[in-house]
Amino acid sequence: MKSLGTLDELPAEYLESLRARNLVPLWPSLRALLPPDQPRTATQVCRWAWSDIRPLLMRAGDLTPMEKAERRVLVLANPGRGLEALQASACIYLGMQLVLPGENAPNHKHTPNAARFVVEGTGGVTIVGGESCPMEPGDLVLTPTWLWHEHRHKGPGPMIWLDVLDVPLMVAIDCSYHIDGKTQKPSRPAWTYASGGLAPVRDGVRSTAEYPLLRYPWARTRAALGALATSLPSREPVLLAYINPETGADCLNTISFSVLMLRPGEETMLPRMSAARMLHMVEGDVQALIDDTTLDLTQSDTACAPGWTTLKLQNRSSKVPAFIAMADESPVHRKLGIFEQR
Ligand code: GTQ
Repeated sequence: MKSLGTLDELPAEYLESLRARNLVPLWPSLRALLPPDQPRTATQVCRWAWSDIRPLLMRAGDLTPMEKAERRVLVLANPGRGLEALQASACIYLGMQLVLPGENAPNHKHTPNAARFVVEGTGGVTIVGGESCPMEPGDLVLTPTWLWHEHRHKGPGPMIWLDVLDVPLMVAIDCSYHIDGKTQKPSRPAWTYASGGLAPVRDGVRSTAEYPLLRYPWARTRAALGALATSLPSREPVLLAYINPETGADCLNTISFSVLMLRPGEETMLPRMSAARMLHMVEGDVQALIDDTTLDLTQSDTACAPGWTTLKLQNRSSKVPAFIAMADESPVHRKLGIFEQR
């Protein structure tokens, strides 16, 4: 590849007259802007241990009342992107949120899409567009763009969940903002999707809601993974995608959610792709090899595999399965026509 002219080859007086007019020569920066073969990713391989997060989050509960926080969250920030940027990757934000018994996180809506994997607690609900979504460990609950949402907790212990949002994407395109709302009147789901391949019909029609399913209960997801495992050849990965049950599309517009079951002792290689991927341990003990970094992951740990990295996962138990929830940026890449697997 040809080497290009550098800044220091140009007269200082010329550079100064460019700068004074908000002009910049491209060629000294061209290779950094458009590197050869594949992008340079600022996102780093990273792990956030539950055993570190939990005590620090509980301290936030002592230090900061809900009225002073609105959302009591510790952000899982990727050091490669700068901690202040509050980014796990280019498009994904991760945060661990705490709601204590009796607390409410007030109603609002915003441009970013959000989803939560419940980590701990029972008796909490997120009310999304008026629909009351109970929160049990392992559940995935969606709060898509512009749907009103608030969190309430009447149960005994703390409620803790992992928030996954596309905030960095919204910030990058100057579109991140929120609107406060009034407390919603909660209702039960109007449509119930209890089984794959079966869609409810009411008055002769199917749901026309943009987001027909907001809650994916863990008990059902786990049972579906177990059933899939018994029907697949033993070498084939047991992987389910969280989808919109009416359209088959990714459950959110910008982030794809899926869950992988590793049989006892199983090792698998996920396809190398352009999009960054977050891993969150629902159950079990796994060793992740991301390029040449080895991470031991145990229940409720979270990790980031940047785009273009190779990813090998191994169940460290020879007795019980492991379950890994995943969130990745592939819908953004696909919509932009830049998604790659190689
Ligand atoms: O629960 O609505 O982690 O608005 C960041 C922003 C959670 C939420 C976050 C939010 C929320």
